[in-house]
Amino acid sequence: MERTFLMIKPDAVQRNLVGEIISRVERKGLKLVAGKLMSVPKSLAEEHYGEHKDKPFYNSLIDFITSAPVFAMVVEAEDAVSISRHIIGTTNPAEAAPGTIRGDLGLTVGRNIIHGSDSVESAKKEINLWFKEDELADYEGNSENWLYE
Ligand code: IDP
Ligand code: MG
Repeated sequence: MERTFLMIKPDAVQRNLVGEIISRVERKGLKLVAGKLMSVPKSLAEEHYGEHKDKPFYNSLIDFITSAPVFAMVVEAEDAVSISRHIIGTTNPAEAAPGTIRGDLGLTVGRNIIHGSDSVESAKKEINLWFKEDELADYEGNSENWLYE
């Protein structure tokens, strides 16, 4: 089993899409391991988006992520990282496929609804950055036999 980090961004929280998005994640079969609504300290936003420090959109991205609460989550599944990225859709919602979270719910790259870790390595890093060990629930899902052969 693999874990990944998802973060419903301030635009989606403000547009009351948290339930819609969690519902999509659950229906896909991803198991919820942790979740919390939180305001993001600037230092956390900067560390999370450190790889984009030199990009022209960096400052507005940090302003955006710290502008209103986010809903942070950890989910688990076989291939959780790539499956999550698949249901999230490509970075620009204007080009993301219909049926994906960004493709169905967003319009522009600067307001693209949700973050998902892009590799197993960054998932580990991001889960550690956003959650304490005792916030992660270790439990057996009861539909595994019907999700996996
Ligand atoms: P990802 O979220 O699909 O992994 P990244 O390229 O890692 O996309 O970019 C991180 C975030 O930075 C995006 O989700 C989006 O919020 C923001 N971003 C990326 N490119 C642009 C841009 O060209 N303009 C404004 N914001 C951008
Ligand atoms: Mg990324």
